[in-house]
Amino acid sequence: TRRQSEASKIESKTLDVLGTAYATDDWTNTPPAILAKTGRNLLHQPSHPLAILKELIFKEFPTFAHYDSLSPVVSTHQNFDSLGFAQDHPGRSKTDTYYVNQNTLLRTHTSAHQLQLLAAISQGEHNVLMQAKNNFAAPRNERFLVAADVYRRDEIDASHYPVFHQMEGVCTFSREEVRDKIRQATTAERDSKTGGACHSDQVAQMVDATVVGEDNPMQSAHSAEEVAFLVKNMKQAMNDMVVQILTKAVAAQQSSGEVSASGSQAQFPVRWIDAYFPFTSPSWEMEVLFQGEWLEICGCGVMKQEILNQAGMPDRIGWAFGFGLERLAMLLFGVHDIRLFWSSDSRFVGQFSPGRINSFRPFSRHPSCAKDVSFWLPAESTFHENDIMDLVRETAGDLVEGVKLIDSFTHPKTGKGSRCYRINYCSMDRNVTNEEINVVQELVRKRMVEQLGVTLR
Ligand code: FA5
Ligand code: MG
Repeated sequence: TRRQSEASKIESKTLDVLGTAYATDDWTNTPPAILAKTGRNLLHQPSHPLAILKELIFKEFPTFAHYDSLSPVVSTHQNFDSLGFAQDHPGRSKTDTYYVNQNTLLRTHTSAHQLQLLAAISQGEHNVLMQAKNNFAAPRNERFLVAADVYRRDEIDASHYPVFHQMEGVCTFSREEVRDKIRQATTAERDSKTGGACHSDQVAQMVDATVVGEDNPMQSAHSAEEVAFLVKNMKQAMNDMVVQILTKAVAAQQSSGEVSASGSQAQFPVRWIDAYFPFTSPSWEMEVLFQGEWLEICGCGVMKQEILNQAGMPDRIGWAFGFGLERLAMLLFGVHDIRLFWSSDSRFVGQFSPGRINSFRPFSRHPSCAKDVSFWLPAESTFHENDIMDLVRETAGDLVEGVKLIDSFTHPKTGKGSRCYRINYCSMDRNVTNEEINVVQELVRKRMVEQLGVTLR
């Protein structure tokens, strides 16, 4: 047995991701089921709804370069340091991120490629750029979109999955270009509104409308006019894209008879919520009202000037956004459960075709089955909820529909913490028997004891 355990140690010294072997260390925490997702390439299957959406967004930005083949394996520098994440930012922790090893991880967002691409552009490294590029003839390289799979240790429910897709948008301008545009806009405004008389406070108004207070400051490297221009330009571009796409979704629902005639005037109110990202300032989250609910679909803001300076573009300023593709695709195609995007059931995949938006017709929903597990936390607790999420997912795969904390208390005498989680099991494709679920649940309980050191109650 000693030789066996030595052999398994040697075996596990590297981790294979997309054909490359990476040395492992005590940061390595990427489980096999997650690794398996790195090869699925949903964005490259032309009739997959996420790929259809990717193409739709690409089309809305015809002058941008489009990238969709960048490897998900990135350095901690790319994912965090290059974007100004503090050393103690919670996103860096093992509980939130899938590490390959201490310096290498599965990207948690498409922003990980901002600096790398901007630097390659400013240094004219065409080979680097071409390998991952989708539209070779794009006129503007200093404006680009990146579509990719991203990985996060996260909760499990109908709208969260540990692997999802994002669309990054980066748009930069030379400061000279912005100066000219501001001058043109001010002149046009003056001519149309006042027949010649100049309103000295016009620019100031434009700034007031867009730049927010202390909690969401502009950067000292930018003038108020520059920020006003960037923010207006960004919000307009994002708004136009979302409205174009949602209008297509409603048309599709109408043609399949799902929306009443009154729905034809459907509007998609959008609101901007102040946000914080280490790599933009000011920053917002964009929410869209869809079927009565405000849904967060992206983050955005004025790019931190340090990133452009670092990339060798100190004379340029810019904005950036990051959309969650699943959130939009769920609206667009009427897909109610995020897990469905990973289904290879022909009743799902067979409903879509390249370039076409249509409403998904759900196939019969199979009954779900809830199982609770209660336990005492280990004494010196390094316990994190995401460990439960991962453990359940590794054990039950896509049979798990959701995991929810339903009870939590601390014993008044012993000071021990107790938790109760409810695990909802439900298959997307078939009926599962109670016996089958019991076997899985037993395994979950056993592994919780072994791997998390909890005491079952
Ligand atoms: C980011 O990832 C930033 N990189 C976005 C950004 C880019 C900001 C450029 C500024 C400039 P956030 O963690 O909020 O931000 O995720 C962005 C979007 O991804 C969310 O709005 C949401 O639509 C989607 N998203 C986040 N977590 C999940 C998840 N677990 N499952 C599905 N979609 C998710
Ligand atoms: Mg967010």
